[in-house]
Amino acid sequence: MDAFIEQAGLGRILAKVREGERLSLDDGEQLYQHPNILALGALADIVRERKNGNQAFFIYNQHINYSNVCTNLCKFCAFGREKGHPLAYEMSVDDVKDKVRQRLDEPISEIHMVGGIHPDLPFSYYLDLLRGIKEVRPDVHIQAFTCVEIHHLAQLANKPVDQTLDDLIEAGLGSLPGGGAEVFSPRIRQLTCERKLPGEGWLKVAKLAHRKGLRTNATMLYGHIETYRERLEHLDALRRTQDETGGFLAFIPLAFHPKNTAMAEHTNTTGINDLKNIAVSRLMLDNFPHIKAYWVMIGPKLAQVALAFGADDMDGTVKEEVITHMAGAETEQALGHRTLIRLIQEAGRQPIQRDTLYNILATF
Ligand code: V47
Repeated sequence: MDAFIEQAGLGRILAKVREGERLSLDDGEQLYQHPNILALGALADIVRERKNGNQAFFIYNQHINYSNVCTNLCKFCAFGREKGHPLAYEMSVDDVKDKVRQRLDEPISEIHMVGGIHPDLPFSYYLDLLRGIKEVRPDVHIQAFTCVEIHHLAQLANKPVDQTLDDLIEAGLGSLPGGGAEVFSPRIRQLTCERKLPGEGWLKVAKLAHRKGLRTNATMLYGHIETYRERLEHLDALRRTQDETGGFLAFIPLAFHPKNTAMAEHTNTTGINDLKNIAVSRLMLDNFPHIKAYWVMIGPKLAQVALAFGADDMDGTVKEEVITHMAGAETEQALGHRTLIRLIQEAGRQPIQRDTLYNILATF
């Protein structure tokens, strides 16, 4: 495989990867611009295998989006709605408890719960959501509220982020998902989500969470107006944060879905662009244990292929995904765990059913 990578002109970067040397942003540019996707994938696969051997992970999870009411109204988002809009919704704590109750017969180990930046729900609502879920399903791990939401909740609570996290942890919060990161570049934020918490703010919340022992994920929304350099700077900011705290578990590149958004003139990402982002993130994020191929956004078939391009995780059963489907995703709303197992096995990896913190629950 090394000869193939060298013949493709990636010998210098291969030597760095073999030595475990950190790749520079210029290396990253070369990778993004490289025309040979197979050589790029082979390079990323070296790192994937070093970190995760033959294992590929999935989780039995449930997504709940408690409300789409949002004051940020990001241009790339088809989910958020202004309060009072006919399609705006908010779930009561009982609605959320019902959603959890409806699936008590399934071996769900994680509830992934996020929502918009709601203008007037009180802090107590969010604590009650966590407590309510734990009442119905005491053993479930709640991965909830992006760094953007946590910042908002701290304002609602009128407390520092640190203390807000303490309250949320006491109510049942287990970890934070990686959403809301988008692209940290101030240029991109100005053009696509000017009201959203800036990149430094997102990273600051992640660091505070890590210092409390909360693990978190990180994402990057790619395939719209960002440059390769801006993607790489985003990855570098995450890499530097991870050097400081070690608190990130997984990185998830999110493929932009333009339908029904204020950026609907853009086209969907292509398979090559999706695979490149998986591979380049695996290579740049040398200190992240896991790279997720989120099947909801790139489709189960490409997510399966991504397992040979640097990814070691396919996310999970999900069920009732709303954010991407509002933006035109044509994937299913849920995958059965048998399908996930088959996708992973046919990719030549050992399927591992994990919990949120990557403890092994079952092997197949
Ligand atoms: O925060 C919004 C992004 C995120 C669109 O942590 C869009 O394990 C594509 O963060 N096209 C939500 N993306 C999803 C997310 C996530 C998903 C799965 C696993 C994890 C994890 C996190 O989706 C939002 C935003 O960044 N998003 N609109 C869109 N039109």
